[in-house]
Amino acid sequence: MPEPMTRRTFLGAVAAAGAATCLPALAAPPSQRLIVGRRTIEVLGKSAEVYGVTDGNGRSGLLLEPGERFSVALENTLREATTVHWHGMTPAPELDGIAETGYVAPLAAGEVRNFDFVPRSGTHWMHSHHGLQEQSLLTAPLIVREADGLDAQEVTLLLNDFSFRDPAEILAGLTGEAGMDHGGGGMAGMDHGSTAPMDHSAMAGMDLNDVEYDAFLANDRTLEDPEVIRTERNGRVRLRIINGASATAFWIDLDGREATVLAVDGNPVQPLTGSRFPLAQAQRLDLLVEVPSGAVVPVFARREGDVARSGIILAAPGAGVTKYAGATELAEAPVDMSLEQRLVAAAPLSSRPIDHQLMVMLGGAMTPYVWTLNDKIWQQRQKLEVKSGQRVALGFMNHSMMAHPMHLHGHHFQVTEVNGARIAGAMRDTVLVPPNGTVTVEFDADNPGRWLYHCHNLYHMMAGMMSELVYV
Ligand SMILES: [Cu+2]
Repeated sequence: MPEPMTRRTFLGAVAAAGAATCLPALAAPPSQRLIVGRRTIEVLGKSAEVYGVTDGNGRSGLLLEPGERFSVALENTLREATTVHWHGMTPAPELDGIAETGYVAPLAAGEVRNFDFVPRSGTHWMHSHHGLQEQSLLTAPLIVREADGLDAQEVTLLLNDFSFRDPAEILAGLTGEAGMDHGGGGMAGMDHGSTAPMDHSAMAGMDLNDVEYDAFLANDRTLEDPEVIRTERNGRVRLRIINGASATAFWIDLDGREATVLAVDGNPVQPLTGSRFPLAQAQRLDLLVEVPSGAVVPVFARREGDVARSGIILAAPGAGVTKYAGATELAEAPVDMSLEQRLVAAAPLSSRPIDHQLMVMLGGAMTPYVWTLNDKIWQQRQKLEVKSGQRVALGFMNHSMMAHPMHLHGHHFQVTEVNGARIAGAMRDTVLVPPNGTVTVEFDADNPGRWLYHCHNLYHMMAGMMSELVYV
């Protein structure tokens, strides 16, 4: 397997050559630095040690201008290994920032590794693909500005779910592998569902939230102490929302105000207006929000099937900001396909016949806590095979009672069918497949290699729901 140039192998190569004169023949040094490290945040008045990815200036994640290359030296300052996946980017497979397909090893403690490729424009993100680090907030924005001439203030909103518990303990509680310290065996049901009052009849036949969280964060803050962003430029805001939560889908709720959808998963769509938008794990949503003079527009992220909400506040200069409660009276509905069915790609796939059809069945249940693709867990996976140059139709059939946000690495696909209805839907990299529902996506096999595809509920992925798509 080709191995990317790390600082260690780089120095090794220099030493082996025995002369520094070989330096100019190597690639230019990376122009950006990203540091994986620990940080302390305050949640509900308590301090919490979490992970993070910051640039050379201490800002979370990376912001690139139009035409700028993704040229990054990634440094792991943790005392453990990590990987950072560039979610939404489509580089060669060895630069995908994952280790599961065997191209590269995880980034060891103290290691620096270089990444260099042409990025895709739009709202993307980066997150650990190693163990349960994503739950410890090893997530950050990865924004590549569009050359679309839109004159608007840029605001990024990264959503997370948060627990003071060790993520390993959460997973053990779900899989029933907990020790004696978890009330005698760690029942999977212990964490199932919310303790909040909700209308169970509306949720009948569906499983929503596997994990009980302590808080839901919007740019690391709760709604009790939210980020307040003062608007500029006549109040036009390009709001880039990233659902970086490990196991939570949200409704984005603008408190009755209308906004225009500009893009999903970094891909422009035909403009569409609304005031409530479902957002599954790993998905992104770009909204154009107008904040009139004197107005305040809360951007709520309401957890599906629960009363909990998070959010940020957009406020015109001088406008008085009131407090918003972190919980609502009524539980939010499950996220659904209402937005997906209305979206139309602004730059769809070219029109051509399908060369190859694939079908994946999504299965699993809460007890035992095992989630499968075509009845197999990761360790027993059956790889999907494609050939370079094919137009591929990939159908997802969900036989479980829970929705699964399915992500394919290395590609963006077009959503072409939802529950049997044909659509000219959005280009995406992550699509929600509703319980007992079907979704078909189509893509061009134009990035040869071995690629992960998986459910982006972290606990489902850890409990088996991941496999590979390979070019043969
Ligand atoms: Cu899932």
